Amino acid sequence: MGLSRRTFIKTGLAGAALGACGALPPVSKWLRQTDAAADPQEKVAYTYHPPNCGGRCSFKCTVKDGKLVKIEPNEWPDKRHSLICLRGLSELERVYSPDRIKTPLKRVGERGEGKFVPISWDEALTTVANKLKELKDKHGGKSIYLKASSGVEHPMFSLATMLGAQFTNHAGIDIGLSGGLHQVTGAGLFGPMNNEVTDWVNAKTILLLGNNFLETSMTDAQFFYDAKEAGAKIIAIDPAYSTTVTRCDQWISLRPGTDTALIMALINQVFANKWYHEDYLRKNSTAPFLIRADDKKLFKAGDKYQVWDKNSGSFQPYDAPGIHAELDGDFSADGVKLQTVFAALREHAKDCTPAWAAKITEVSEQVIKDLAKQYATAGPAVLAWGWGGPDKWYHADSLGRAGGILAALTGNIGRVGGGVGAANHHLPGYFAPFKGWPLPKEFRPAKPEMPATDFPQKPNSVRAVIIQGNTLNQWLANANQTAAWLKKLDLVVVVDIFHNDTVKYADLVLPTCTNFEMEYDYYNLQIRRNHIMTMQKVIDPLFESKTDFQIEKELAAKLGLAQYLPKTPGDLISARLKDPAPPLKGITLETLKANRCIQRLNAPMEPYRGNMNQVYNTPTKKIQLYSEVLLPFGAGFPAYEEPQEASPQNPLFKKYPLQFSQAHTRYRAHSSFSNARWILQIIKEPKVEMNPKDAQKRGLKNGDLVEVFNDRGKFQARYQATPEMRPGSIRVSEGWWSKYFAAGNLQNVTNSANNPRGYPLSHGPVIPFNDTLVEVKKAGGG
Ligand SMILES: Nc1nc2c(c(=O)[nH]1)N[C@H]1C(S)=C(S)[C@@H](COP(=O)(O)OP(=O)(O)OC[C@H]3O[C@@H](n4cnc5c(=O)[nH]c(N)nc54)[C@H](O)[C@@H]3O)O[C@H]1N2
Ligand SMILES: Nc1nc2c(c(=O)[nH]1)N[C@H]1C(S)=C(S)[C@@H](COP(=O)(O)OP(=O)(O)OC[C@H]3O[C@@H](n4cnc5c(=O)[nH]c(N)nc54)[C@H](O)[C@@H]3O)O[C@H]1N2
Ligand code: SF4
Ligand SMILES: [Mo]
Repeated sequence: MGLSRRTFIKTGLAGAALGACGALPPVSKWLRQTDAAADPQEKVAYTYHPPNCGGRCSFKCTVKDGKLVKIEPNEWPDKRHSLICLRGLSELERVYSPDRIKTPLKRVGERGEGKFVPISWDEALTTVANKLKELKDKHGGKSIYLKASSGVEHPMFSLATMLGAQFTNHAGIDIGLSGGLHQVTGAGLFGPMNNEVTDWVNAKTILLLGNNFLETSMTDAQFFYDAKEAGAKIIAIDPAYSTTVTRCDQWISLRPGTDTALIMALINQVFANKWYHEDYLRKNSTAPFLIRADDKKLFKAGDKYQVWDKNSGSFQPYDAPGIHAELDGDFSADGVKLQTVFAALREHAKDCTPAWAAKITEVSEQVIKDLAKQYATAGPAVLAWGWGGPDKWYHADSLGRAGGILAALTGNIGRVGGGVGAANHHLPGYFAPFKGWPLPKEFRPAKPEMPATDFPQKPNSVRAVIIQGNTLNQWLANANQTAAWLKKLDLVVVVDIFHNDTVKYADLVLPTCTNFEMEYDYYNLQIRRNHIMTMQKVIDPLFESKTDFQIEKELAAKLGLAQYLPKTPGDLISARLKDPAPPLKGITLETLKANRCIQRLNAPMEPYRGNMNQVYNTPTKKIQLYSEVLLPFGAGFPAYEEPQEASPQNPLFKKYPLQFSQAHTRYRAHSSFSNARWILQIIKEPKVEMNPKDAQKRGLKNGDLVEVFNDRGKFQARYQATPEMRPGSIRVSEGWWSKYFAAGNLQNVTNSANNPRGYPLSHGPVIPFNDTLVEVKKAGGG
């Protein structure tokens, strides 16, 4: 296709993108400015970018002769958000990539071998529909499992509901810290849980805990710098010297997986120095609640939690009006000793001294003391963690809880310039719920019988999986375990745009469209950065691809169910905006069309701030410092535990002494853009990043082909000398397709163990991708 002459790119990336790349025409051709905008043959359309970097930028697209020739940022009502990045610009090439799945495919070799022949849409859909019907009739709807990747804007939930199938959304990803914090504040996993990043200008301290913000929330970078200019001290706690660390005021490098010890030491210091906010805790938290010495449960009378009321000198329900709840002290009732949660927490944290934490975290005692003082006494403080680093550890829930408790003790929740939790993706912000598509009541999805991450590991009813995206390789650790599970299934269907790693496992592959292509005029809704947007058709579906909406509809037709689905995506949009919540009032498909597909929500202009009313989504409506849910695991309070796998105390450490971390990178959104040829000119293959000290011990030279291995599996890629890595840890950025590795895939070695303590949490156990031990050696033929 004729991309070369007419393609326009904002030339900011030109210098960076230059470089030799065998099969491609020289970049200088692509980067020539177009005269396109003046051409009357051209059409302009607006869409948003769905890949899960979290940004959801809105694009103004120019089409000429049916081809996408130019992408620019659309103008947002709040102009600070009118942005685009290298990945967005690279769509001009990627949309037309040779890796596109062009027709439906049928497997001809063994499952996993990746051998396919093209078939017609009719054959593909009839085969899938017949098999699904057969499975449903014989084994019930629960034998079918549907899972969509994170950038998929139209998961086929309606079809799955009509089939009575199982589906889940979160499936082990990004839920480690949030699952823990949810115990404390009731904050949802991905909804507003922290203050909006635009509020950071009001903070005195910003702790970025395992958060490579400038690389993983690129569209919010300006707000990081605003906060810095306003005088906030920004401190990164990260084992590695990351992109973000380079712009922070302080870098604290700790042993990976030991953050809970660090936070427990900060809690210890808050108690030791009486830096806690007494009145705030009394009013807003369960600090005055009473723990029974006998069964460790909270003391109740009838079904009401009790506190000791100083005014009346008696036990009173915690929410009784006019009481002054005692924060500290020991009491007794009916011969049972009682202690306030506050006092018990102080005791619990007594031994978590900076000296103790220094031994575990390898951060000096003085640095820990100074950090505690800065966080607790300098004024409003933000604790903003990422989802990729400390989240993806076996014991991550304890860190989420400890972080919530630290923020609560210092009055930093529901405070201007404060906040705790995830901050990436601009998810703390104004949102509004969309209505679902109304299906008749007789249609119900099956209750998920276990977290999806257990499907490859435990007996279950699933016999067919329908996958939209790269889920099987991206969402499940320990790829050899995944492959063994898939071999046992009756049917694997994969719907994707590109030939990614999941596709190779499929029996049937269905080609879908990018966000630029569709059969209809408008498609989908999305809320991000306080704005609502929709997608306008930019070009016709390429090759034989169809949108997921269309595929769902045609599959439903084969099953005699199409009449229950919306006729067009426009109908679905209108249904989703019916009886709107206040932020959506007055917003319709028509108003979106009239406003270049983007409108600001009806929300206050000031930054979103979580829990300003001090009402929490917990059973007591208060911040819960103590968890009865986790008592059966001996975890009423969070405590530091050594990592499950990546610990020197693990006997496996002798054999596999390196911790394996998989950071997220600006060059991709997970596996998306692995094949973006413009980006491949800058970074053309995965690199095993290792500190030269570790490499020397193994006799490795920069550029050597190495094998990374453990008992689960292995992969090969080139070693890149990276002094930014902490000795003892190696890193390969997550998401690379297998074809870019010299052999295997990084997912072959990652840890898939589920922590039993994760099951009662809001979204189950997190996949401990980073809690992985490996060894590295020079590969043959390197
Ligand atoms: N460009 C781009 N942006 C993205 C994404 C993408 O793929 N590409 N993905 C998006 C998604 S879905 C997610 S979940 C987020 C992830 O966003 P982040 O959480 O910011 O991403 P990561 O790079 O995985 O991890 C952040 C940092 O944690 C550090 N780290 C690793 N282990 C530990 C540890 O034990 N303790 C501490 N304190 N730090 C540790 C790493 O060195 C890294 O610098 O990014 C989002 N944004
Ligand atoms: N080892 C390791 N693995 C990880 C992580 C890690 O840190 N380490 N991080 C994890 C995290 S935080 C996340 S969020 C996940 C993300 O993993 P995924 O959610 O799987 O995200 P992507 O890899 O970007 O895959 C998106 C896929 O959907 C396809 N796609 C895009 N648009 C559409 C569409 O409209 N319809 C259909 N049917 N397909 C479409 C794309 O081509 C691509 O194959 O990865 C996780 N995996
Ligand atoms: S990849 Fe993310 S930051 Fe880049 S243009 Fe797309 S949505 Fe925006
Ligand atoms: Mo994620």
